[in-house]
Amino acid sequence: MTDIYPVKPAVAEKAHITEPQYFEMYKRSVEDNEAFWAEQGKRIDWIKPYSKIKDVSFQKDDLHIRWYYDGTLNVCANCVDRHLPEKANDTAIIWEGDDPNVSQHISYQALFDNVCRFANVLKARGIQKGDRVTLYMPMIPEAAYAMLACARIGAIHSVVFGGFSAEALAGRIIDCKSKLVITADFSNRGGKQIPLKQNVDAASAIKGVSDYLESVLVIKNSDTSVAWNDAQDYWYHEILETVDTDCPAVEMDAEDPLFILYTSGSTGKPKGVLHTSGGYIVYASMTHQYVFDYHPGDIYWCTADVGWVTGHSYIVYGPLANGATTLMFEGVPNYPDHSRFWQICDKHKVQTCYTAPTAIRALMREGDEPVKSTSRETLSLLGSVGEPINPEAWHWYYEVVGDSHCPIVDTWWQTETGGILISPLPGATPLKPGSATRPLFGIQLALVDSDGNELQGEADGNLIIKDSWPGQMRTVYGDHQRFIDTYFSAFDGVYTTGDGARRDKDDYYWITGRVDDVLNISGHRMGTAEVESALVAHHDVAEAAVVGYPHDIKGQGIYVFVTLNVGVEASDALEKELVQWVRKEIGPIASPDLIQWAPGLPKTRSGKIMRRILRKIAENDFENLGDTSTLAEPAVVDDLIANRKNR
Ligand code: 6R9
Repeated sequence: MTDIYPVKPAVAEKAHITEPQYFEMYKRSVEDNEAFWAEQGKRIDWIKPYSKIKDVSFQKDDLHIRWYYDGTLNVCANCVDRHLPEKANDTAIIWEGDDPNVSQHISYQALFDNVCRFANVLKARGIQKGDRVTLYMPMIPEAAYAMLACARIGAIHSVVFGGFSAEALAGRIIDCKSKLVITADFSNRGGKQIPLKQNVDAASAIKGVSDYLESVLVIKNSDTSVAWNDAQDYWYHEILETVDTDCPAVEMDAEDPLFILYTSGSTGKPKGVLHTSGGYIVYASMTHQYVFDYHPGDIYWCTADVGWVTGHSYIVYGPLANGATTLMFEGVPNYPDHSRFWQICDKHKVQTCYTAPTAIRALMREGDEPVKSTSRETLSLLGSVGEPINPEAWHWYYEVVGDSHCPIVDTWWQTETGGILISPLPGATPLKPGSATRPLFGIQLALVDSDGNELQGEADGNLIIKDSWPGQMRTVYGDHQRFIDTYFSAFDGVYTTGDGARRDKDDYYWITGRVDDVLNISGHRMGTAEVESALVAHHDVAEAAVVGYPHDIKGQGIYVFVTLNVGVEASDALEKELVQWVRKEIGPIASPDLIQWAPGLPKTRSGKIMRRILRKIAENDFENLGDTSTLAEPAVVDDLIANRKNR
């Protein structure tokens, strides 16, 4: 039996959407899709109002996606200007530095002034509408100013996560032909300085970059000096002194590009996911308001980095479009100590905390005390994103962090989707730990088998989406064919998510992980996430990653990498115990065949376990580990190879 957490009356009472309203609105959003989105479009200020709502075909020989396509607007003006004058003195951004003694409140007026001046600095560097600008930034307010400044003048930003290497940065500069990179001298994380400018210098030296890159704009974020190239480098603060404060927002077509964001696929080089202006901002605004049940005055915190789509939609664009107060944190969860997240909640009186399961599990590993030493009395809503949250972590988040009174919104979406597609709504959806629950308005989900046949009722299959929504990506930058091939070719006439999901008897969706992570053990389908979830439910296990490897008898065997909790000793007895544990939790078909103790797991810098690498290790295929440049700690891989289990 799955536990169910009913909606608490106090939450429903203040909520934008209650359960009956959800069902009524969802029905209307599907049956009268254009009317629904025509209405939602009004949450945005248009320069020229739209009369056309939607022009979409998911057929691969006629693929096109357009929303609000005869309207014009400016996204920056929607996030900043339109909140003046009423909210001029309200806080738009609370910035919390890596150093716990440093924070800053930025009002909507200050945001407006900063963004206008930043936009004029861009113009001073020759940036015009349609130009691509790469951001390689720390989590400082200037990152948000830079994004909004681009939007203001119609330049297309491409934010590259500050943890990516010079090579990765170079590839992304070349792919979108950026003529400007905005960076900082250093980024401060966990008390350490990370040399961003030095990485940009290294990227500039890589073949091909100088074909496009003309200048590097550097924000001063430390007192340490950096190497300087007079021909290319410009201090932001120096140009700032020369520019005007006035900068009109450029009128953009709804379908003009807003940003490019690179994301890895299962093969090939990263794809430049392109989002456009009108539909994206309508969708980001709607989902931020409903999923986080945002009310004026709430302090909302999304712990992501602006280098990921979550940072784009739910630190910058969604909250600011709604005139919210959004918290931006420069640092990491474990500095100066493991209470930092919760200290921030207390310091800034945070209502909503939106983070990732990987952070939750890492903090859970440290025990309850670092949480319990804080009050968290203002917290009323918790959120999760990025990977399936295992029930063990869910319960800890709910009971220990949320003191059993904060609903958890487990939000499923992708860089490609622009915003959240599946999630509980706090006042409308009874929760089941580990389920992203129900689709949001206008999102028509379906499950199909490998031949594309739609499955009905309780089922397990490929998660696909039958119709468009305004926040959907429009193309892969510079490679429209790749867009078609990746998302519209596996199954006819639908958007293929690449994820598997199960629908239960209550029509709740349970994401089972990437389709390529599903194992087939003796003909039984088994989600790696399911086995992992069972393992991490054991009190000695901090984290687990499960991959398949070729098995003579079963087809695929289960290879498990386990990180133990601090203070727990690995032993043969514990290995046997874990096998028994999984058999008990799921059944004998899920018995791990091989367990390897892992001091750490290979993760991307955004915290996703790189199963591709683990799969190769499990297969003894060390020659073809592929690109490991995006790993947070490449050394982890060497240890895993040295200590791999023989089969
Ligand atoms: C927003 C983001 C997308 C992939 C997606 C899925 C996984 C995201 C999830 C989830 C289960 C959730 N994913 N949210 N899986 N439950 N709540 O993470 O975008 O970095 O593009 O990743 O992440 O596999 O397909 P992105």
